[in-house]
Amino acid sequence: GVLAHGPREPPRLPALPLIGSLLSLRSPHAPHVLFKDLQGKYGPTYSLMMGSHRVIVVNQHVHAKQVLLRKGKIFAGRPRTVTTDVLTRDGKDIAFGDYSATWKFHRKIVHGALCMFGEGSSSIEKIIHVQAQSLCGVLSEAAAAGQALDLSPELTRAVTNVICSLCFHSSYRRGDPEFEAMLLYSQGIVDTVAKDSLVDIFPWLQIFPNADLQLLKQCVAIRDKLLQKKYDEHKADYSDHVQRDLLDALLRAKRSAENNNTAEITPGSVGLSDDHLLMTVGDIFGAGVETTTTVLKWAIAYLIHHPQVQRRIQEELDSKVGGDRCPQLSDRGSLPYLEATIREVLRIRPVAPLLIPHVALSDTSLGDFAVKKGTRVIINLWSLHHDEKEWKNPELFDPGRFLDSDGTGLVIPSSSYLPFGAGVRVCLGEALAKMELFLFLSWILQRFTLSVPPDQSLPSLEGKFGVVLQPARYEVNAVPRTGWERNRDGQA
Ligand code: HEM
Ligand code: PLO
Repeated sequence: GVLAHGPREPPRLPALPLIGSLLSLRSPHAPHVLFKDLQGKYGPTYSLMMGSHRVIVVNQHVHAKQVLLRKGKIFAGRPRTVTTDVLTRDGKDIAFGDYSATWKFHRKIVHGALCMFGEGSSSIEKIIHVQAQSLCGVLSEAAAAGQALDLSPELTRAVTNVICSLCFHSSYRRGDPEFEAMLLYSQGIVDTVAKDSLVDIFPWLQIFPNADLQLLKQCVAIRDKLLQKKYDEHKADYSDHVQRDLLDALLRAKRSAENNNTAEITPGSVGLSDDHLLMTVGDIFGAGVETTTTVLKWAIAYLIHHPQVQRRIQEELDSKVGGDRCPQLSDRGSLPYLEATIREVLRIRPVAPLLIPHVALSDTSLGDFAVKKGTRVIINLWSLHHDEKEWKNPELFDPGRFLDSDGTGLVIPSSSYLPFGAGVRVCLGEALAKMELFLFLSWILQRFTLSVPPDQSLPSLEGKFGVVLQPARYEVNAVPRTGWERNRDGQA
């Protein structure tokens, strides 16, 4: 109820009806859509109970920015849940780990290691070029054979090899059994982790047999074996003098903490245990693969639906890059329409439509609402990106929104746009992801025109909700553009 004095709590939903619709797999609406619709009745910020947990759902950008930026540190916590505890050995990673000295330290090491490969140095660009070249090779083979192709495994392998180079300085060939195993376990994890499943809301349900939890545990066991193998290999030939990849950077931090007993930082105090290192690499590897691949799949699905957008990107590529060389990161500034298209894909189908839940670390407030310590906060990015007050026809795919009036400069037309989150918990891979999206899409569209195979229907644009919002499987026809027919490909 409303108190006479002091701030009041956000409007509260009756617990059972919502939980009922959330949990029913037969519910016609995914949680982000349901949460958006509930605004009609309860306003943009409301609260509800999930099991015994108090949850606030934020559907509008002013409150979202308060949570992420103005009060970012207060809302920097993460909830512990049954499924994420299985994935991360009780939160010993970055994404699902609670706010702590250990978490800060790991974020800093990873950030530093990713910057080392960053825009300034050319090595990340070279790594992506090698993968883009190989990806285009597969496309032209399929084209020459007149075959339609499910791009998903090819895109996944390209993106996986980029992150594999960064984390482990290794890569996979087509058909590598370890890669095939990874595809399977990772999809199993995406399907079962952190999606408000029954066990996360009612943890006591773990005592009953639960098929999802079982699948998750099996997949995590396979992943952990793979990570452990990479870790053992690195420990065996580690040297203080060369830093080959992210795992070396983490190992170096661990060694220097161990050799430096007098300093305040000891392996114990900052959590540089083997478990912490493994879970951190597991995060970067998992995030590095699933997010970027998903965006590429959405981008291509939308390009197939909107051939005029595809044509305009190709015209831009033809005039700014031409056909005699491959696109480079330095072309980013001169290809605004491609950039605008990437921004629009990230708006219309956000990878993480509910981000990862945040937790209030102390009693606080949000706008006029009181918020108790321990309250979970879900930022509904889907609502922000589809807010009718902020976007004209939000369901319409229109890269032009992100261009200025003469169509040459990039703009962000609304504050209601946060594809990578913001603040203390902002995505660690934003720069890397943007480089990959730009290079892979520009390479593909320079050489091929993508369309739906004649006997098939257009890709579905309805996402499958999970820890990432994935498109359904679809096939494409890749037709080489003039000058990029097969005989020339070898020279590129
Ligand atoms: C967190 C988006 C790619 C690593 C996040 C969050 C979002 C996001 C929305 C949650 C922010 C929050 O909870 O407030 C994306 C998108 C990507 C992408 C749209 C691709 C286009 C990547 C890549 C990496 C990565 C390539 C790894 C190199 C992470 C990590 C976190 C995170 C480690 C957790 C940060 C923390 O909790 O402190 N990302 N991401 N992401 N992302 Fe990304
Ligand atoms: C993807 C499946 C992998 O096997 C494990 C994994 C690790 C980190 C997760 C990632 C999954 C999904 C996307 C996440 C990422 C951490 C940050 C990122 C949740 C589950 C986002 C978009 O927030």
